[in-house]
Amino acid sequence: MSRKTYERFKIKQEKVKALTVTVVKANHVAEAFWNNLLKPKPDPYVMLRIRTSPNSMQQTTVKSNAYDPVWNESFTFYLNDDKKNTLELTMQDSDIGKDDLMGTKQLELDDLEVDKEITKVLNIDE
Ligand SMILES: [Ca+2]
Repeated sequence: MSRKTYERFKIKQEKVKALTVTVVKANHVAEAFWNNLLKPKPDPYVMLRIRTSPNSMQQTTVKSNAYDPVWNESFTFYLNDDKKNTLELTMQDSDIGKDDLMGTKQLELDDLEVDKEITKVLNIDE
C-alpha cells in the first residue's frame, strides 16, 4: 500500500487594481540639443516603472531616428491599493553600448478615478 502524496499550497487572493498606460507619442525629442551637437537623430524609447507593482518594469519599442516618435503602445500594471503608487517614466536614446538618459518624470497614481481615462502631457526633458 503506497502512501498518497500531498502538496501544500498557500493561496491568498488580494484586491488589486489594473492600471493601463498608453504611451502615445512624443514631439521634438531633444531636438535643439541634438541639432547643436550635429549628432544623428535620437532613437527614443520609454521605460515605465511602478516600484510597488509586481510587474514593475515595462518599456516601449525603440523608434529609430525620430524626433517625433509615435508609439501607441499600451501596458498594464497591477497595483496594490494599499500602497502609494507612482509611475516613473524615463525616456532614453538607444545606442550601441550604453543608452543615454533623455529625461524622466514621475506621476502620482493615487488621485486617479477608477474607470476614467485621462490624457496627460508631460514635459519629460525639463
Ligand atoms: Ca542613438
